[in-house]
Amino acid sequence: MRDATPQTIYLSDYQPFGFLVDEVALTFDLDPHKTRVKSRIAFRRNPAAKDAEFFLHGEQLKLISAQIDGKPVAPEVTDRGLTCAVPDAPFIWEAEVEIDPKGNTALEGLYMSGGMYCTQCEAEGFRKITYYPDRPDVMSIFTVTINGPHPVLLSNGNPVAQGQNHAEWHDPWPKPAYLFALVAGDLVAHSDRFTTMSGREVDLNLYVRPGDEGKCAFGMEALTASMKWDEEVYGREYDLDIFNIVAVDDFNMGAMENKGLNIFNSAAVLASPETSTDDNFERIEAIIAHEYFHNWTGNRITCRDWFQLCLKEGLTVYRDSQFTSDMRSPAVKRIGDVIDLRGRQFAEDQGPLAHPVRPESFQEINNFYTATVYEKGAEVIGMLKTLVGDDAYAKALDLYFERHDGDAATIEDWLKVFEDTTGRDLTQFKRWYSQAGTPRLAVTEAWDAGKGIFTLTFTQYTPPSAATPNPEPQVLPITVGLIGADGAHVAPSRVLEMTEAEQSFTFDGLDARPVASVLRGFSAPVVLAHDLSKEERLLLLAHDSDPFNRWEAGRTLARQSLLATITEGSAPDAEWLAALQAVLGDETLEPAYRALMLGLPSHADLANTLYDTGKTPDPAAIHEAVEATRDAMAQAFVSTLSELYDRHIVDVPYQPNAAQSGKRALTNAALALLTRVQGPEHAQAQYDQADNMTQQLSALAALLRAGHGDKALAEFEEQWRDDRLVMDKWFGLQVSQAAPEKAAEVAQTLTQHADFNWKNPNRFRAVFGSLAMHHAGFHHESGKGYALLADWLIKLDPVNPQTTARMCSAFQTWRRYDAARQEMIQTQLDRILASPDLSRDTSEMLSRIRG
Ligand code: 0A1
Ligand code: ZN
Repeated sequence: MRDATPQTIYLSDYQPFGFLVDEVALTFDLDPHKTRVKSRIAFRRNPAAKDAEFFLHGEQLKLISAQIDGKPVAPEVTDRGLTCAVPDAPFIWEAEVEIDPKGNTALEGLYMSGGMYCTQCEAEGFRKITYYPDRPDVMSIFTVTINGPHPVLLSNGNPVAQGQNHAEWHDPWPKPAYLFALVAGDLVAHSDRFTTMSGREVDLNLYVRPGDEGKCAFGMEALTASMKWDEEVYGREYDLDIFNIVAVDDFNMGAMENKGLNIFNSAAVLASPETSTDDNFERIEAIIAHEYFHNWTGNRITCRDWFQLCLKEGLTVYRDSQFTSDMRSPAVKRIGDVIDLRGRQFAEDQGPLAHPVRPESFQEINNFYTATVYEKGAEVIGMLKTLVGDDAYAKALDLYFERHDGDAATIEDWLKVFEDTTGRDLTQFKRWYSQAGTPRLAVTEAWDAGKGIFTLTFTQYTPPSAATPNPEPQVLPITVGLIGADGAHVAPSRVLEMTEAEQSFTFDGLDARPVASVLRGFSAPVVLAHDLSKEERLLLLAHDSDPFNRWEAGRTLARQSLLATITEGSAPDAEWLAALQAVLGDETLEPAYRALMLGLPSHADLANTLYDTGKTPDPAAIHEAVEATRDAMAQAFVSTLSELYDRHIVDVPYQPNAAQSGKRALTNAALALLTRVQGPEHAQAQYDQADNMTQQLSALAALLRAGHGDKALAEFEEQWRDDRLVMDKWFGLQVSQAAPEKAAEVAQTLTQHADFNWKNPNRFRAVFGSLAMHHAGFHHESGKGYALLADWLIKLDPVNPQTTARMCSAFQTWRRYDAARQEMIQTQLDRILASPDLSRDTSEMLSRIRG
């Protein structure tokens, strides 16, 4: 849909819809280009909004007929919807429309993927299926009839009739249209059963394309584990007789929580040891859990309007992270989440796309499925839990489910259950939902040796942004522990509650000056400036009992070493390397944790740190410093790494569990470094012997980086050419492992490959997502990376605006770089913006980025 004058929608303009919808009956007669959709909708006036006009959303629909109470009507139709004169009394609206699923390349509404029909209605896709009040606060009971020559015909709720080329579904739970789903095709099911805590028997099916049956078992196990966990931890039980998941190849996002019929990007559900890495398994487990948990946090309690998106997303991300912590390692999960938060959310919050967790305006809601809404939204819930305590959190959640079941709720409703449970006033805390920007938290120390009092003084400051020109102090839970010179605890963890711009906290009764471990567990999503000495950081790296801060001490030392290499050409810090080596060899620490310790801050992290301290980052210099540091690590640790490799190599049959995957993470991190000093033989041997994708892919990555990957790359293609998901890895890896000066060229060459199906979002992202993530390659001084990405965004936009718009965020950090790069990027941004008929999605993103 092209839009000449984009409209801005404001939270403050919210008005309830003028009508209530008692029931909806839909009949689909499926046809690739001419699907007919009949709707029969029972409307009555909404007493809370009596005078509002009767407006139904509808886009790209061919209206065949419309009737009210059985009599034909002639509504006024625009490209956004229709209005019609309606009776004062309750009435039945009936319409028939024609739509073109096969021509729908935007993958929103009803579309076709690999010969099957499927839908994606969140946020505003239902209006491409039929005329309807397509807004989350209009909830209704749906009955769906599907006619079509396909063995599998699915919709939401429970099946009421199944026949030859015909099926009827009834969903007893009122829901907004964005949770509607339909699937039809020649699919096979992997099935199981689950008995809920009150004894309801639930049929579980994972539907896939024939040939993918062998990749279902893990997803199904993750589903039953999620169902059990939600009963045990949140007391939430499933509420239908059947739960279906369908895997589709063409999907803009990860997955979608449609009531009783979750639709998944096949990359987010299909898994087997031979084709999926350990990281894939962990991500799939988390996404299955996420979508399942939405059944309560999103579906039973939904959002009043799209500004409240974080109500369901922040809470559901928080819940899925708790689940992963319980299933795997809490420390490793927390560190991974913080790496991700800093990489994606901090970049967003500190650049031109900054917006509050609950935005106050938008043009295209699809552009607000962001790291801020999801990940910062989850952090805010974590802080709330830290502040009120675990028991009060559990009580507040019980009250939330009891009070708001069946509601389309708001952030005010959410905070009120915490206020009512705890008696706290959350007025100031609410700023976490309304203010954009990452707070900077600085801490200084004072030691009164005579009195044995140690004082920490904090100041907080949030840089102003267009979204929040005058930020005010926020409530920060700061978890602090104190450590003695011998590494033992002198004061256990305590949560300091900071509310002022500047605030001091004292610790008394101390014999000697302690070392402060501040912001343990990353208790608030802030940028911390704590001027510790190197000795103090080394002490924390060796002894902090908080695993997050122990890792953080190592990361800060690594960052400082890298920055010195970048700006002064210094050699990597020997003391840090020695301390790191001691941690690596500590067999009391989990292998997965030690693998994280071997990681370095990303190029983008270093660029941001330089920019933050008033320096202009040079991507090439950053790349060289990281390479030199990795070489130094490899040389310094060679014997430890060989030992670790031999000790932890997994030689029992593959299991995707945390213990095994941690060992593989460690041995593969070791292999990557060892290849630098020992050459490619070791990696080649692992490649040749690998019986699982984790081992195969890491060996291939090490070979490619060493410049010895050509043979393996060709073999890999030969072996996996028929597996779409593995081939995405093949495409992506070549770009991500390319030398900086080659990255754009490699990406360009891959676009000529016969299997480069650019209309498939996974394949497009494999190449261009990898290019955008390759910091030194994308920002290479030639500007080729910028131009190539722009060429392809221009090409993709008319086909798939949503994926195009999301990929534009590759340019969001452009103001950090030197004048020459800024000019090249600006040229590309302007070139995309000048494309005729640019989508609303992409033009909103680019105008915000460009400023
Ligand atoms: N609600 C889903 C994610 C999702 C959002 C938007 C989509 O299309 C614009 C598709 C999926 C989730 O959080 O998993
Ligand atoms: Zn979600």
